[in-house]
Amino acid sequence: MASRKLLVDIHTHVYLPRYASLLRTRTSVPFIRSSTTRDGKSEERLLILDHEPSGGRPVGPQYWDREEKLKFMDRHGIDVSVVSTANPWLDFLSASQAQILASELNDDLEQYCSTSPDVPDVSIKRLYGFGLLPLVPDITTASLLHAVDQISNLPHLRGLIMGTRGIGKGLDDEALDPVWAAIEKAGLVVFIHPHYGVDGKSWGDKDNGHVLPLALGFPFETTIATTRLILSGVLDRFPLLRLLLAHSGGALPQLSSRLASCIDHDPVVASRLKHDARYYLGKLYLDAVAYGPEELGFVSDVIARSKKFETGTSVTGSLTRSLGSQQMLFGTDHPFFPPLYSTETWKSVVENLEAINEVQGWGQSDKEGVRGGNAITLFNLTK
Ligand code: 5CU
Repeated sequence: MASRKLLVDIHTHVYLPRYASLLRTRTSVPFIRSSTTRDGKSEERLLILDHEPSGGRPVGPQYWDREEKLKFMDRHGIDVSVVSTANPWLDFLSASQAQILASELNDDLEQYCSTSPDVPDVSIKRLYGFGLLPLVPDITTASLLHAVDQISNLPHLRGLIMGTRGIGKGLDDEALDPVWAAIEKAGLVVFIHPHYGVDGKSWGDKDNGHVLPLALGFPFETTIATTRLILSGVLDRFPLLRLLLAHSGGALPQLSSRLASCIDHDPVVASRLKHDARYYLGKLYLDAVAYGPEELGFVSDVIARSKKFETGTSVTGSLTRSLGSQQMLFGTDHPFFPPLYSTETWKSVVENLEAINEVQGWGQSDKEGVRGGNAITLFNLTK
């Protein structure tokens, strides 16, 4: 195992070539279209969001080419990436299409990772992955369980990424219980990631580019989906589930005491859960894609505080943010958020690394944990 400390990126995406080819055949969202720029060059543009602002955005090999991922990693000193298909995954397909494509993309991602170089002097690969389930309406439970089984038998896939819609009714749908059970049993990490945002009418009429859907819509979507999952008792029924939330859990850390209070005062829900709502925050893993040291520090405080709500445990000593840091993991969101003007390193990456470095109250080993040690443990990246 590594004696030097590795930098591990757990929030980094790809549109595998097979998926990008599918997007090129489509004419409604999500799709990739070719166009000619004012200076006569041809370019491809990606349109994935509903009411996609600004005619989509330019895309190129950094979205699908593994060499580009490795070059990006080298440029930023990233040793290992745990790569996931970017949104909107298979959401727009029929059940039969989604089932076939999930299986093919899981095999493609295994190949992408297993044939990647080793980390120099360390016997692990540079690339690992999150697989996909065919989470679409009308899919059978058997198909979903088959996909969980496939992923758990592909050695370089260590988890799966999912959006917030489940099979159409969200992540609080009891129909998903057999799937949660299988995921929990297989020990796979579930990366919960947004795509739809919230009602676009909230954004008003002004052209603010992608700012409102990405800065607010994405994290609010994750906040709502995870809150519904908690309220439905999924984490009581499947206490060993390992959920990783994108964008540091959105607004959930900030709202968790309010959530607890609303539950306590609601006759429908007050006696439903086994624990105070804040306890469940301590069951979650959160990426450190928050761009500021104050936010990271705050989130780690909230995770640490959750230990107070473990029933039967009397917590002695101070609950430091150091404890909470153990459930936070570095991410880049590559290939999204490229710099507007060409630079050697990406501001979005450097800012997240600087934020980790500057959190008050995190010691050297906490920072090393967030940069990579926590990911090595969570994803068992020792082989
Ligand atoms: O910039 C974006 O649209 C995105 C996206 O779609 N997905 C993501 O993970 N990050 C940014």
